[in-house]
Amino acid sequence: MKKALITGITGQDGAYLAELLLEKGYEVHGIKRRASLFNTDRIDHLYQDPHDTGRRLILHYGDMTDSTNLIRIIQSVQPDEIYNLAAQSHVAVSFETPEYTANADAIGPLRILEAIRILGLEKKTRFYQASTSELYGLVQEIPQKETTPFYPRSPYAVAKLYAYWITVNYREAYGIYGCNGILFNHESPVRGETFVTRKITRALARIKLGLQDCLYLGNLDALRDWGHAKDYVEMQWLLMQQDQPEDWVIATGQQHSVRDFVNAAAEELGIRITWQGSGVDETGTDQTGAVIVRVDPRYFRPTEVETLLGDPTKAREKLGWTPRISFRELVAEMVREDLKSAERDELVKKHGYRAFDYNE
Ligand code: NDP
Ligand code: GDR
Repeated sequence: MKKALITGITGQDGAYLAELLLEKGYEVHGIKRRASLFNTDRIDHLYQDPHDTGRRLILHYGDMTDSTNLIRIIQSVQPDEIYNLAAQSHVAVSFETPEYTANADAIGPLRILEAIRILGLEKKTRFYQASTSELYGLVQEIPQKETTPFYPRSPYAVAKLYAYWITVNYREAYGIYGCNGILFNHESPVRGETFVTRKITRALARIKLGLQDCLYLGNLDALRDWGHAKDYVEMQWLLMQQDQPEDWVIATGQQHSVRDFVNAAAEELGIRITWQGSGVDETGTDQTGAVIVRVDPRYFRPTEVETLLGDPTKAREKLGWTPRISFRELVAEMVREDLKSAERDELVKKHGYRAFDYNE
């Protein structure tokens, strides 16, 4: 039985990847951080009681900033594959916590690669680095492919640039199977609530049910190449099964603006949008009943990535990969799931309890 170790197993991709690897018959080990509350919501459906013999999902406490912990876990698991998905993954937050972001996102992967060397696992353990389209930042070429020069535009992207190159370097220097998946934005119903897609689907569903007044966003004109996380984790696995380690762009090749995403979600919900509308009443709709979306400069970034569009030709031609889930299907699924949870909150509110209304 192959063993995989996933850092960031409690995140969006970690959850989808753990599910996929369990289906494929792997023994899956995951690293989770200690938190003051349970933080395993996304993988609770995969949970196996630690007292079950023969369980194939095993969680370890750990942190990307603690070398001793990473070495010990890798030594005891002896994984065939390590998927390094753990990161402080929010671009805007990286401007607030640049040093921590560098520690977790840049030095973290170095710690894992060094652990592989220290433990003499260079020939056994393959390493996947969650690289990102944010590396292209201020884009030098449209669309972006594996050979497009990088120009990172945030502490997050600069940290990920180090991680990208240290993976390449350890591959060349020590013969480690290390590969980078340069993944463009990918979303799902379990996307973190403060990324723009999920913020939109969650807010519009809540506005429709009267649980929230209006939606505040930052740059409405930003263009992204949005795919579905389920499609993209399949690629993470596939990239680790090749004869030679390489670096790959994973993207849909289609671009939409934040504004397009709002409109698509509104259509799914059967509501109309008015942008920064005048004549607002207390319910957050204008006189015609359209939902107000306002721009709040607090969501602007000190340096923005205006446009990203991937060219996944290499993955398509060499691996036969094309994403299965379309943009409209992605939006529809996210809206459907957020509407269900808004309905649950509505019920809670109806019975006199305060429904969770954090709105960042
Ligand atoms: P999430 O933010 O959903 O998940 C990040 C995971 O990393 C969580 O499990 C989080 O734990 C964990 N984590 C954060 N900091 C640490 C730390 N110091 N030590 C240990 N674990 C830590 O991200 P995604 O699932 O969306 O993304 C997965 C990876 O892919 C990330 O590295 C991201 O940067 C990268 N990426 C994502 C893209 C996307 O569009 N989703 C595109 C390209 C790259 P906790 O649950 O406790 O917070
Ligand atoms: P991104 O994702 O920065 O591309 O990073 P995010 O959804 O945060 O932003 C996308 C674009 O939308 C604009 N935007 C807003 N963003 C947020 N979060 N909140 C808002 O209110 C808002 N209004 C407009 C942003 O300015 C930006 O242009 C994601 C993360 O998953 C990274 O970890 C990953 O590496 C990249 O995708 C690829």
